[in-house]
Amino acid sequence: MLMRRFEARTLREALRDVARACGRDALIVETRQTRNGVVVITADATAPEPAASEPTVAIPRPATMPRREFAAGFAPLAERGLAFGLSRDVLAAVEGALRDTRVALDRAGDPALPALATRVLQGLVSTTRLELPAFRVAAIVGPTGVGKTTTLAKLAARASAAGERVAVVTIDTYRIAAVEQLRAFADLLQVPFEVAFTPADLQRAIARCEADCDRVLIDTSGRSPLDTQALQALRATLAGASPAVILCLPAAARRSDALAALQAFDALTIDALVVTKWDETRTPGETLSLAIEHGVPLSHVTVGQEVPDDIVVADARALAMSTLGTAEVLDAAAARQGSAR
Ligand SMILES: Nc1nc2c(ncn2[C@@H]2O[C@H](COP(=O)(O)OP(=O)(O)O)[C@@H](O)[C@H]2O)c(=O)[nH]1
Ligand SMILES: [Mg+2]
Repeated sequence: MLMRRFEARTLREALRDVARACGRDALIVETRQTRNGVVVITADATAPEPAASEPTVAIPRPATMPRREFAAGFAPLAERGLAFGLSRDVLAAVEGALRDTRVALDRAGDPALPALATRVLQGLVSTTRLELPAFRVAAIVGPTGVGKTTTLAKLAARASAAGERVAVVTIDTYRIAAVEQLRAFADLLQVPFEVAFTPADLQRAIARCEADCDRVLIDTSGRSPLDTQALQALRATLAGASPAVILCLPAAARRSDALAALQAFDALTIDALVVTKWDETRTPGETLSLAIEHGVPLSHVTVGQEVPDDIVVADARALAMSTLGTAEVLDAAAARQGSAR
């Protein structure tokens, strides 16, 4: 691996030199302050070429998967939920709760069923509003590329628009492009921006920001859920600052990968979940189901790349209606009640 050393008066100048010499995706492995300025060490992260021919592996498939049947009355809703990615466990919990009501589950067509099922599912979705002071200092964490920085920018913009004084701190100094990406957002939003390289830096940066701001949002480097050492390092960096932790998970993640991420990042104690990239999949119910099954409160759902527009506050009723496909039925029922009044 080729290592290079860059020295400059300020970090900004050093990063500019790095970008010129190595491109914006340069890997920064070390940054330190010297008497004359800053030293940045980069590594050439060119990945080795994949082997020319991968061995082919025959994957055995089970002929039939064991299936748990839903009651005839609930089956059409369950099918819609499954198509949307809701898990069988979550749907079974909804069905179980419906058994305690007077709704007819064993025959199709009970008009009360969509509204009741929606209410039950709504009750299973836990949400949080990232309220102050609990989320006064909050770190956005998650695997690489899930939309952490974009989400942070959207949250900062929303908080600013609501009249809060917001500051942004990044400890994602792993890649030069990451620092510059957040600096650009912070400039755009006209909010204070700090870069922290060490846990002590982070605490100082937060202390400076807290003096003048209502909310401090911390951006972090993406960490593979399988990299326990990197997760421990992240935990150690954040420990002194004790921020609230907001996990970003993509709606399109495979259930097993999302579960691994949820479990790995829970070492930091997750206070809120943002489901990102809802617009990139037809089965966002998988990540939603995980949140329900593990009791993680949802704060937002992001629905595109645009900052600040493409983010919505997680609304349990809206999520329940869209995952069970009952939105139209319930809207029509509400309209009928409205016209009858
Ligand atoms: N389609 C879509 N793309 C998103 C969303 N959020 C972020 N992205 C894109 O995902 C990519 C990675 O985002 P970034 O915030 O840098 O991820 P990070 O590495 O976790 O900080 C960028 O191209 C973003 O524009 C979203 O809700 N929908
Ligand atoms: Mg980022």
